[in-house]
Amino acid sequence: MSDCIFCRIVKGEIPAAKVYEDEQMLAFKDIRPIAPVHVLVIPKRHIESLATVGEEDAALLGHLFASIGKIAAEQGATDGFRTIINSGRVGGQEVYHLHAHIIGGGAPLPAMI
Ligand code: DGP
Repeated sequence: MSDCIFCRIVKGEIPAAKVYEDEQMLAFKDIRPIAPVHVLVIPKRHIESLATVGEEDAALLGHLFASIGKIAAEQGATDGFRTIINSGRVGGQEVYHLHAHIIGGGAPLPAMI
């Protein structure tokens, strides 16, 4: 999608502090970090949100999730981290290109639920 900010980061049209990349996915630092480690992990292929994920996305998202622990550890979140996926208006999604936040590297986070 040409007007999607994360697709533009994938294409290199907008700079980002990339921390991991392969043919299927990209991880880069969040522009508004809320913790010492705050990385966004995205599929390169545009998927709008978790609400629109289908069976055809299973292998891609399996690969993405299998990479999160290693990325978190490499970024310094060695003592645990939180993974958040905001979906849709009620979920507080700001950018409509599926992404998982990796948040950690600091003090223990307050319980959310
Ligand atoms: P959300 O859609 O609410 O799960 O969060 C979107 C996140 O994306 C938010 O924490 C800020 C981040 N963000 C928005 N625009 C950019 C950008 O251009 N570059 C980077 N690195 N992060 C961005």
